[in-house]
Amino acid sequence: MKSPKSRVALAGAPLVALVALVALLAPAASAAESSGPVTTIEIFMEGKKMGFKGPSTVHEGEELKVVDNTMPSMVGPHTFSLVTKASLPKTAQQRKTCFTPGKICMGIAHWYGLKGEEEPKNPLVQAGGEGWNTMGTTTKKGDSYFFGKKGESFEQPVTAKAGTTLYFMCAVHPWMQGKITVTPPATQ
Ligand SMILES: [Cu+2]
Repeated sequence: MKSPKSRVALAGAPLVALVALVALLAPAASAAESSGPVTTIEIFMEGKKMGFKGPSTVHEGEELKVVDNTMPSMVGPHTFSLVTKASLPKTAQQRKTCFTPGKICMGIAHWYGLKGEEEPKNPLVQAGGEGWNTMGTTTKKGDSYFFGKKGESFEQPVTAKAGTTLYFMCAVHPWMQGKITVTPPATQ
């Protein structure tokens, strides 16, 4: 689509129709990005089981996409929030009290500037510069995206250095947790 001829070709009806068709078939795909490989983490629901599903590694510099395939009307919204390993709720008690002062779920709400269980105006918290690179704590912002709409997806590059393991969780459902290890940049 970025060939020198594209400006001229855009005047042609068939290409316009094709672009329209592609847009129709892939509403979640971003036209500006996704030129390279994309690693995808899915927020899934199977029966009563809900969680994150994705590969265990991603290349440094690669696009990491998170897509919500659950029904917000049934299970509520989700967040994909990078948190330090130590911040992950580990016990049933920790998960139960996650949305209380000093705990990580409320901490993530604070990253958004929220006081309680409200929906953020801006779904993205961008800590530590562009891309997925910063795991937060109850007192320090990490990267996070809030999924409030059905079928919503978000992607940005992994800017954490190779060798890092990124831990993540959902602030709404604290048992939803996962990790992905960053490997050296893919060679062309
Ligand atoms: Cu969730």
